[in-house]
Amino acid sequence: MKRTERGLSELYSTDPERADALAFGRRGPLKGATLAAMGAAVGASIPFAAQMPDGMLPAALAQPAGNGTPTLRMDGKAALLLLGERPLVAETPEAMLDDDVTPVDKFFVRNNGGIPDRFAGDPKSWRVRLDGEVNTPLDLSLGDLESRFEVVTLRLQMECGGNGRAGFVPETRGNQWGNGAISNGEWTGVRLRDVIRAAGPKDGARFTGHFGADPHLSGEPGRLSISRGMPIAKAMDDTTLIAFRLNGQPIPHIHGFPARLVVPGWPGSLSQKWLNRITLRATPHDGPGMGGTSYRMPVRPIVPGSNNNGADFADMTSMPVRALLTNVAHGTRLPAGTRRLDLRGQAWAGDLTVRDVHVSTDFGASWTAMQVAAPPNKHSWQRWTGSVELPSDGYYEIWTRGTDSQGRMQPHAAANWNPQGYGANAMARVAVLIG
Ligand SMILES: Nc1nc2c(c(=O)[nH]1)N[C@H]1C(S)=C(S)[C@@H](COP(=O)(O)O)O[C@H]1N2
Ligand SMILES: [Mo]
Repeated sequence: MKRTERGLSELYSTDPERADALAFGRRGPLKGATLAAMGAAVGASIPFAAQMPDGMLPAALAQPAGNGTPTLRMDGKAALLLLGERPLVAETPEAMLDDDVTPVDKFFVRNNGGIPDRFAGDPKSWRVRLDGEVNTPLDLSLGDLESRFEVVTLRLQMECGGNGRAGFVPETRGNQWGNGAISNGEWTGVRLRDVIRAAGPKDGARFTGHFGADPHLSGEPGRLSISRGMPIAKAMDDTTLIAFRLNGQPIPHIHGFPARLVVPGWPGSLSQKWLNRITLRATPHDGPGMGGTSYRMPVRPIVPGSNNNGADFADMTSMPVRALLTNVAHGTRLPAGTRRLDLRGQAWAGDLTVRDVHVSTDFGASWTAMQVAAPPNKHSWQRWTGSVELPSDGYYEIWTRGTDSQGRMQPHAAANWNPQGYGANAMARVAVLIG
């Protein structure tokens, strides 16, 4: 028996909760029956123990956001994992992401500031300005936008730039997201491109800046909570929308009612909620959330845990590939004798598509290809399906690894460490116990 297994089984047989807290203090430990069952299995009946990498702790004991995390209680929202109350931040458990179109109650929530008062007027009278490097600044109501421009409906991913952050070692600043800061809603709105063209962009219009109505947490009037911007090419992409409906209904208040940007495939922070102004600029935008280490990644790897002011970093653009298993929850116990598991999930790769999803049940020694469906439209996530065979009862981990259309795979562990913890896309691990 391997040293790591014996150590773990001893640790967990004496005092599993304490052992788990010692090993994973900052990460919600598994609790109660799940921990007991998984803890008992570890070291006792791991059919593929020989393949288990040395020093790797079982996923059952290392869930980033799990049973120890409090639950969001909010009208219109499912029992999301509450990561923070001020600002309000909540993550969707992976097993709640099984729908092709994410229902609004299962959308993750990310705020940087306060939540503005709900716009009391007719939503069609909400105004959005477009100014800066344009020949004709526009000040349009949602009614104007809807009547002057083509209205489109698309399934679009929105993923927080910090999704997967809990995987970084050492821990970074920011909300400790597992893999659930992702949604794929059906958004209705107008193309930002069409609105920009109507304003007549000047030659110098190279970047955008975005503004919303949410107050800063300090309460200081006029102070912005977040105001990011992007290169004009992304603004002109035909799936970048000023949206006013989500899944056929007005956008829920917490998700930006009455209007928001949807910038699919890039960090969610570009998708300004409660949108009231876009400015076009000759230089990159300089609002809160721009520059330094904000939504910026090292171009050359830096020493994990080191100080860095981000001067040499590059702004994040497309999000990296990720595949999630959504029909088997982490910590699931299945009846003895289960020998075959039907699996399915979602996969996406920012501006790219997902070419392959592979699953391993033997700690990465062998991989089984799943079927990956084409996206219904550009920037939607993709459904994958398949099945795996299991040789006996015991403890298994289902590892899920996506490969993007350029051949890049998810790494085993979060890579390219950076001070604010962006771009982590380690492959997902789900623990199951059979028998
Ligand atoms: N006005 C405004 N827009 C915002 C934010 C915010 O704090 N204020 N947060 C951004 C971030 S960081 C993300 S990941 C997404 C989250 O959108 P959601 O809460 O609808 O899921 O909104 C973005 N848009
Ligand atoms: Mo975000």
